[in-house]
Order: sequence, then structure tokens, then C-alpha cells
Amino acid sequence: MTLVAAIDRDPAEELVSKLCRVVAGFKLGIPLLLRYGAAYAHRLRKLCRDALWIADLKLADIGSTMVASVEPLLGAVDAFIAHAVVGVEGALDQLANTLEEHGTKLVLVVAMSHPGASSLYNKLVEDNIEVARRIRAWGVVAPATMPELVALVRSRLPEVKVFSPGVGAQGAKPGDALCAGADYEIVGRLITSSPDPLEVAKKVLAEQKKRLERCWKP
Ligand code: BMP
Repeated sequence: MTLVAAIDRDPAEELVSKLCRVVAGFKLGIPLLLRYGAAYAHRLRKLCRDALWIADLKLADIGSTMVASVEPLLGAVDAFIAHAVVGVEGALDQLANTLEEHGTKLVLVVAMSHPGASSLYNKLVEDNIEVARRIRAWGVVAPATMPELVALVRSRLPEVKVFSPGVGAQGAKPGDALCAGADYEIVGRLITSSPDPLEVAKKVLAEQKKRLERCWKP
């Protein structure tokens, strides 16, 4: 399964129950977690235990603050997202140690999907990739809207899971990032704003499959 549903706003019990075993996992965003709290994330997880659960806190702080931020969600999720740009010493090293002690994974944002991000790139992305390599991140986030960056990240970090947001509401098509080497595409509003999220998720998966068949052909 190559689809992760991003849940950012609305109560999601029904959505999780419908999409459980259809999508690979769920990414819980800051707006949802602020509104409904950590206990809510623990409850959601129980509705679909075997999915890959990710808390997208977009951590970017000193180590001790990042560690304090993840504590309420330990056990509710399998992975946390932090920004690579904060660097290793005194920041991601402490977070990575804490997560490892709890058997929880670290996913680093190395490149973002919005239009303004592209002017920041080149050296920054290379630096972020190096941070991900040094800290042995389990996963990274790279933009479906810029498949060339997904391909760059994949070539530099062959063993790392690549998660790509930007499909649907931000303009990328299902399969764009997978064809460039991503493992998962993250889809939010296209699914969560639909009156029939299950149907849309199935359609995205079918489109991904079709596109992958074409892009891997010699
Ligand atoms: P949507 O498909 O509705 O655009 O949602 C994309 C999700 O991925 C949101 O949760 C957003 O915060 C996240 N995201 C992103 O869009 N771009 C990035 O570079 C990194 C993200 O985590």
C-alpha cells in the first residue's frame, strides 16, 4: 500500500474506520492534535491498530523541547515528523535517542511541497539529506509537487522511506512521486473533504497502480 491519509482538521473516527486496511497509514496534523489532544490520538489508534500512525508535529526546536513535545503521544503513533533543518547536535540527536528508546521512528522533512519552498532549495536540501543520513532517520518527507527532489532524495538515501505530500489539493497527481522513487504519497484534503473518502482513496490507489505500471516500463 502506497497511500497515507493526512488528517488535519475534522474528527476522524469514521474516516479511520472506513480507511483502515485500505490505506497504509494515517498522518495526524498539528491542527487536529491541538484541537482534540493527545488522548484523542490514542483513541484513534485503537480503531486501526495495524496501520502506520504518524504524528506530524513538524518539530523544529532544541532537543529537550522536542522530547517534551513527543512524550504525550508515545504509544499512540509509530513515527514522528521533525524538520531536518534544526541539525543534529543538541536537537535531533536527543529526539532520535528518545524515540529509539521507545521503539518509535523518526521522519525528517528534507524538502517541502509549497511553491515558496523552491526558492530555498539546492544547498538546503543537500544539507537536510546529510542530516537525515547522519541521524539515520527511518523516513523523510519530500514533495510530490517537485518529483525531481524526490528522485534526488531517493538517490542519496536509498534505504530510507520517502513520504511525499502534495498530491491532490496541491496539484501533484497520484503516482507522480512514486514514479520518482517515493514509497508513500500523503493525501489529505482530496480524501478528507470528499463526501465519500473511501471511494476517493480507492480511486487514488488505482491511479497510483496504473501510473506505476507505466513509469516502471523500460
Ligand atoms: P493536502 O493533501 O490536503 O494538501 O495535505 C497534505 C498534508 O501534508 C498536510 O497535512 C500538510 O501539512 C502536509 N505537508 C505538506 O503538504 N507539505 C510538506 O512539505 C510537508 C507536509 O507535511
